[in-house]
Amino acid sequence: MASAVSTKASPVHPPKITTVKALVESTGTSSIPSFYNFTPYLRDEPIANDPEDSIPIIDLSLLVSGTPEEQSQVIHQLSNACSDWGCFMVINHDVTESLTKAMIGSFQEFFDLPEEEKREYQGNHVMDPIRCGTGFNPSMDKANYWRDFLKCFAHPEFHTPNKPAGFSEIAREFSKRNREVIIILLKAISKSLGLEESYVEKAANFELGLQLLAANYYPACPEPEKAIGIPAHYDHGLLTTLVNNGISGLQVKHNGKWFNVNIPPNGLFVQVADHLEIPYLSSCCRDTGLNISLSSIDG
Ligand SMILES: O=C(O)CCC(=O)C(=O)O
Repeated sequence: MASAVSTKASPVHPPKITTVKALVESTGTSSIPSFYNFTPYLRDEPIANDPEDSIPIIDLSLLVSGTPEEQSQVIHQLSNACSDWGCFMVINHDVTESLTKAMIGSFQEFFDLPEEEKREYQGNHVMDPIRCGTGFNPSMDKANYWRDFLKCFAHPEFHTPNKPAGFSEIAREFSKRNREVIIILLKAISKSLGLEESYVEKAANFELGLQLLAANYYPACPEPEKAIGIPAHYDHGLLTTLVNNGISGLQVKHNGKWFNVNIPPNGLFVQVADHLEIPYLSSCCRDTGLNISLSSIDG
């Protein structure tokens, strides 16, 4: 009796590598596995190179303690930045350089933990208060992304991994300072729309809204022109503040071109996210990789 032989090709699954970091360290490879290959998407749109056309800069100290004329001038700049770019840089704020460095260092120590220790925080659901992982969702997406991440809810409840030592204290202070910046910006944004200063905070129920502290780690990629860290996307919520370790892979789309985001020393990059999209423009970003970035996403 003949037995039936299936002619169906078995699905090709990526090898079970937990993180991009582990992949790089285990193979020391000079080429990337094909399931990280994102090439067609990276070549599709032009990169801006006009030095005159640059991401607007907002001086927060003038919003807080400038003269009334200076304050209204900055509110006007903010309004233009939000409607024309959907993003801007913030300088002269109270998230100190040493705090940011300590936070980046602590996240780096987390990513350097042995794989089995990080796996404790793997999480399965987007609403898990602590979640580390890699890539994206291989069952939904055409390619895996060249990044590892750790995301923690910072407000209304504060959650962080209990290692490395000191992580929690630094994360609490870093989140608090970023939240203060966001509150100042939301008040100014309300005013820029001709509304009472606490309008957006109240309308968005900001006090009870979620603040997410997230770090993306992009290990050095042997073929950076083929992989992408995070593909083009819009952020959820109201505003995202973002810093990096000085190596920028982040790009923002403006008038059909991608702009490299070069954050000024101790500056913050702020993205208008989709809850503010009706009055303003939410910005489309992607990260081509090769850095470590921290974002605080509010709303
Ligand atoms: O890591 C970056 O540079 C970008 C992060 C980002 O856009 C995100 O996490 O939504």
